[in-house]
Amino acid sequence: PVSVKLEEYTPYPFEIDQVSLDFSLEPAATRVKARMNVRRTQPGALVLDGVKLDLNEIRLDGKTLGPDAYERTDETLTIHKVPDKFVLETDVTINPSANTALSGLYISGGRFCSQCEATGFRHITYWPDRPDVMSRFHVRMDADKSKYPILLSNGTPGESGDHSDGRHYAEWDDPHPKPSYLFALCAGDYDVWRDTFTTMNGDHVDLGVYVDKGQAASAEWAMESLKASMKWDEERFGRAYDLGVFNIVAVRDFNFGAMENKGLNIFNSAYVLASQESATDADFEAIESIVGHEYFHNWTGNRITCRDWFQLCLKEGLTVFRDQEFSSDLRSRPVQRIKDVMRLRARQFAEDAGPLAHPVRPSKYGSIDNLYTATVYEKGSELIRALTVFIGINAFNKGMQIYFDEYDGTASTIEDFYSCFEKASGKDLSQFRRWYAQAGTPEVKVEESWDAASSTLTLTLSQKTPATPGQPTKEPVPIPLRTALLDGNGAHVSVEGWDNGEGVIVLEDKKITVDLKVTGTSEKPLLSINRQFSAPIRIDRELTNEVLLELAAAETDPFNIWDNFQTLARTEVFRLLDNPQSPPDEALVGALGDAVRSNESDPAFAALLTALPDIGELFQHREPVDPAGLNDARKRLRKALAENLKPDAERILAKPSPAPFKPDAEQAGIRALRSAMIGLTGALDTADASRKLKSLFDAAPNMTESLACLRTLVPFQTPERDEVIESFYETWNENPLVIDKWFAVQAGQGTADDARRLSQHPDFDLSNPNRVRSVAAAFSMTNLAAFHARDGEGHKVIGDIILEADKRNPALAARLLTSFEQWRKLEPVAKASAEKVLKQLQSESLSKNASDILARALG
Ligand code: B3K
Ligand code: ZN
Repeated sequence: PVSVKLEEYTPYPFEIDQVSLDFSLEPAATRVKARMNVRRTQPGALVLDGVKLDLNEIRLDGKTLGPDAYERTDETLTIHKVPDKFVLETDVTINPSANTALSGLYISGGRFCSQCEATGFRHITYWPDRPDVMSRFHVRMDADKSKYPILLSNGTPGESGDHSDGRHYAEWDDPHPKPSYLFALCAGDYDVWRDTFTTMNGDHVDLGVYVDKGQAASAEWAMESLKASMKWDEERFGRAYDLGVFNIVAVRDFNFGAMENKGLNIFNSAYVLASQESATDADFEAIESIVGHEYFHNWTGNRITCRDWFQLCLKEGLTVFRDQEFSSDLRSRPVQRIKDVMRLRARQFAEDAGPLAHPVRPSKYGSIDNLYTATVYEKGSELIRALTVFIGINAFNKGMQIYFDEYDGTASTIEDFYSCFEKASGKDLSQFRRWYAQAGTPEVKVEESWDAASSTLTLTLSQKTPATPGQPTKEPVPIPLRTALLDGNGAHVSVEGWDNGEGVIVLEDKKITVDLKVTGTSEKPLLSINRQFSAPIRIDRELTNEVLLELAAAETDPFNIWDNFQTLARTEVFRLLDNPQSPPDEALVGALGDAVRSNESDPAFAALLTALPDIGELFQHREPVDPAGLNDARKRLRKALAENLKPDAERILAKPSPAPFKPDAEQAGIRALRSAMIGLTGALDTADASRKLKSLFDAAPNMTESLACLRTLVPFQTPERDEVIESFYETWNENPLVIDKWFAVQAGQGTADDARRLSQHPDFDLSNPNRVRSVAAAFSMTNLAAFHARDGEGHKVIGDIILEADKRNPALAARLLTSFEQWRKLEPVAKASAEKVLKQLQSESLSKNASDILARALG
């Protein structure tokens, strides 16, 4: 397989300051004419990208070119002789209705929509489809007015009008130069939820959220989220919106969450539509954060874009950091932090520990679509967060302003970005940048010794990063560790040189020792380290359960309270796995139950405390691993916790759910704890519990709780389970987003047979990525015990779906394939079955995207 390399970057030899695109929209034959002003900036050939384009004509400075004047391959158009400055016109025909890969211009729900990142634009017209070629786009489109009354593109609307033949036209003009991956076009019949926003500069902005007919009211939350995002970016980063129009369009068929096209964001409808009856709190929260994320790209991504795709984390890691900060400010910071770290550990740590591991800024790739990973996004964000700790928040804020000032309007690199923080902090950040070049999660060993005579706690900290594919040895990276010393009552102990009882220790080398001189006590203090998860690492610390419990009781950092219990629970699950006859540790269960009870006034946090580490997380701590065995051990611990919390669950669930419904963090927290209690009720696994869950389901006043009941009932073998599955379907079968959930909870809790049955259900639809994911990703990525079951059926079901999906939608298939990334860690029987399915897939003629993942997974 050929790969693209960072070191081979060369600038494009031409500049195209302006392009006019003319679309005549027809589903099966859309005519696209492009007119570009081209100017040579250095020696080199004029090569344009273009895939599956029917070429009608090429004109250079008004003259039609004969076939000798250019050369075409499946992916490029090269024009042999060009002057230094010229106007190039191309005329092509494309077939959006045949576009099942959903990259380029395609049809969803009878409407036109586009997706150009990373390389979709080349499916629309000939163009240097790379992020460092930025141009001002003028768009004109015409279409049948009755079918496509609304015509949208980037920027602000210009002229529009009717033709005599039932067609109409509209023009859009985007004054901000942009790369082709930010181009967007939507055409169809929509309902719109409108609003306005006035920027801090006093500029008026018209906002619109375009959705399916009859759904306008379900766009209200997305609109509220948009306005909150616009305000937040002004207040937090001084960034105002820069056009008179901002539109969001919701589409049902979409390969990922959403896309930040300039002035015209296109969203997976799952992250736009929310009504109080049909959406969960998790949906409201996800909409808020994704609307924020795409909006924040306007500055970090669009105004300042990436020079090449190796720099993807420049926009993605930074924008994830920005959306996480936004959610922290709007909701609860500690709860947000815990959720973000859960996601990081489940997805990114796993990726970083397997065959698909790659640096946050890779130096080569086989297929660009496969680079939109947890590492680029999630670890990319963690590195920015660690930077804020490493140089301090003031220097960070200053550096961001330098970045906005100096790099506005450019296609930049990670080096450019870091130069701003070097200026702001006066620090050399070349060591810190190693984080971007090295894959793998660093492991930090923490050892402490207490000298009572001098009241000094000596810490010995050492780091090592495991080898990853292509990187056998690793350099140390600077690891900023927020640290505090606590006494047994949870008071901060004063340490020389620290303010407010907290300091930052930076582990810059392979190994360091630090003396912390304590004042005011001669008792050995408790060490609280990596507070708020200040660095994305694993901590290796040998603590007995007694000390961990003592620490959990004294902790003042909510993240670490939660994390201490996670460590305790993880150790206990492994102990139970190795001792099948042993009952769960009463002291631990009691402490966890007490922690939940004593945090009931912060219900969102209490809910997180009830969540034991999931199998995906436990998976990473043992090799070879038997997910089914882990699942049983975990269930035993969970049952003991459920017994401990039974009276509390009954008391909490006897209260009414908050009314009237509001999707805010406060009510969501209460519902999160109620849902956790619903889950624990199910962990009791009795006939009584099944009846109780059915009555809770029947009375559930919102989707969050009815879904929690459904999810909890799926593993039961009782009449109530079947009744609830059926009644949920009957109630919601007109609402595809809710039916996606119905599929997902069954695939996420059921067996391979269930997954197979769901994939054969009449409502299963291979052409709809949400529906495919609701079965295949829910099963293979969240239900590891069933997916990796020894009979191999789980692997087969997913292999079959991937094979079918790949024929239409390679990006989707490649993403699903990553669920096999841990296969080498499995116990021998499941490992053999995973290998067999992967090899079988490899013998088929798969897409380039899928082959890239397969080759690395098997490599
Ligand atoms: N930038 C897009 C992701 C595009 C994925 C292309 N394969 C959405 C986002 O991260 O905001
Ligand atoms: Zn993004």
